[in-house]
Amino acid sequence: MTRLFSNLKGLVFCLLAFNLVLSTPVRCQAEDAKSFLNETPAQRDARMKWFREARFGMFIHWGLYAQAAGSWDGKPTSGAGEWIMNDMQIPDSQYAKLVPQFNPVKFDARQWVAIAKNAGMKYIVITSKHHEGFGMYPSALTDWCIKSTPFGRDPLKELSVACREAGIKLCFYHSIMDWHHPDYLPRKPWNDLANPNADFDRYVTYLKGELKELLTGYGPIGILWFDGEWENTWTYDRGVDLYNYVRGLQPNIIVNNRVGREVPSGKPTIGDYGTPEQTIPPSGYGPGVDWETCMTMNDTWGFKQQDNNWKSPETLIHNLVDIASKGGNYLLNVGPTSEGLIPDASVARLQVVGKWMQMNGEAIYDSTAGPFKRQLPWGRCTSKSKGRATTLFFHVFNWPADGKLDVPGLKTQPRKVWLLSDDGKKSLPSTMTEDGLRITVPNSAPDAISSTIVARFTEPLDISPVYLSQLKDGSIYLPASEAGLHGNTIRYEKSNDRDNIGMWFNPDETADWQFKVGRAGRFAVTAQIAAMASGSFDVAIDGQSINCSAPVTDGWGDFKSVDLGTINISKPGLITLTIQPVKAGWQPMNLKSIDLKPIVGAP
Ligand code: FHN
Repeated sequence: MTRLFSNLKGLVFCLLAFNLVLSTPVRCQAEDAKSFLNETPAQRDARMKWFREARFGMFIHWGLYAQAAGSWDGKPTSGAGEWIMNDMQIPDSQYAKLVPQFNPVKFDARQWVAIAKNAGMKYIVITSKHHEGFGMYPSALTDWCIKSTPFGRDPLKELSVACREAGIKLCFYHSIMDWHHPDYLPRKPWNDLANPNADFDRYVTYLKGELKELLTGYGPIGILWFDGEWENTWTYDRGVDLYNYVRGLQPNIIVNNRVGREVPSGKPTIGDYGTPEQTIPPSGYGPGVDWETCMTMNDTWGFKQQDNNWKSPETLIHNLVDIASKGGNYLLNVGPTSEGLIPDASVARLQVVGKWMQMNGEAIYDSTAGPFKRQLPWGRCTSKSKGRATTLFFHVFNWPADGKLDVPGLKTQPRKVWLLSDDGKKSLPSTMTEDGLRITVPNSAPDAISSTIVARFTEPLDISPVYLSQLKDGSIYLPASEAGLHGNTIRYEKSNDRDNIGMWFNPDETADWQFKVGRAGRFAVTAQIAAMASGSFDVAIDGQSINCSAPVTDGWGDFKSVDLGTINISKPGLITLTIQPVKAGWQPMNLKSIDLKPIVGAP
């Protein structure tokens, strides 16, 4: 039941609270615990439409931690910049000395928004409050916010105006976990303002008050990006309540999946989309499942003077394409300085990405996952469909030296094929081979990082499955990126220094590969494994099973080659190899690959 305003005064106050023309109905008071969990698919699709079209956003981690800039009392922190209070166990009373220092006089909301827009980003998610509990807007509920600094302005208000002018969606990241608030539980041992009578329910009321300020004072907000939901005081039910509260304030807002905890069996999931962090899943999650990979540009979210481990523009563009090809969004982070500047290294990279997006954005925006189950050998594919017509965008990272681009498994002849960079849309010749479509391409790639070829089809696509197959020397290489992963926590981890199956905590979760064998025989099986303790697992293939033990290595990234024994593949055909943890004795391990080498002359 919607609580209507009891008198005109209340309604007038609420409308005057906005200094923005609103395009989205915003209620000044939350619905009375109305449930928003049962919207129709059409309602959900309408609400998620802009998110699915956007595909690319800017994450901004900006808070008091920027003033610390990754060091405290002259010592560098080992962790992320925004975790310095925790990682260096800084008492609140000490951390508070940053407040009178924080004065980002070089902050220019229009400049930040222009950097995002010119990079091709369609939305900005900025920390209204990170775990430090410090409000980056002048809250009426606490002095632990930006109004207590010499800055004296409201950066979120200035951003809301600049975003609206530029047609960029403004979104807020808001941490449930609050290291400062006297009622938040569990208290941090290093917090010297601890309140012996802390009352978590009182904290939740405060949290809702913050959200009401943010969702009634800054115009239509695209996403409420919750985080810090993992401590034991936060529950599924609290997540449901907070989800409904936020949607009650802005019914069209999108809320990420970190609003809640593990979903009890039989209960509806909460949160509108998944948020893999610092990793790109091996494949998408199927039609209608929305997700967004959030990723740093170096190794820290909040500014850290000493972190110069920047990803290359090539990596950033390949990540964007890879994510879009699997139906996801890329939320790429910047960590502004205490002066209010986005680091030059971030700006330079975003300029390269923006130039690429100017030419190729059509293949990213409003695209959906490509139709191929397996990774294409030379790059990725995004797709757009309209009625019976389908347009495929082939993103070619590795341009074929012989001028032949093969699309394995694609059995439908396109109506037309051309280079997206070719205004004249000069057709590229294409033929069918026994393996699929072959496109004849120019000798040189239009773009050194990723070139886009467009193929327009007017018939439904016929795509036959393409399997890993035996190499010319008879060996079979099964990489993590090609594994089928079965379970909720096991995942494919891909980053600068990772390309492995990880988070394999649950012994009920398995990994498997399907591959074609032309030459049967006996094979030696080896694996590349990293583990902190030796766990037991079975390798099952062609009716056989080998029991194996993982080695103990010097870290999750320290992979060692392990002989797992031999197996016999009795006849050619499609084979499945499964890695199944042995429950008793299972220890998490990271797996980079499995190799099968033929044993020459074996009986
Ligand atoms: O602890 C935070 C971290 O500081 C950062 O905000 C990331 C971004 O998604 N989220 C949490 C770690 O998962």
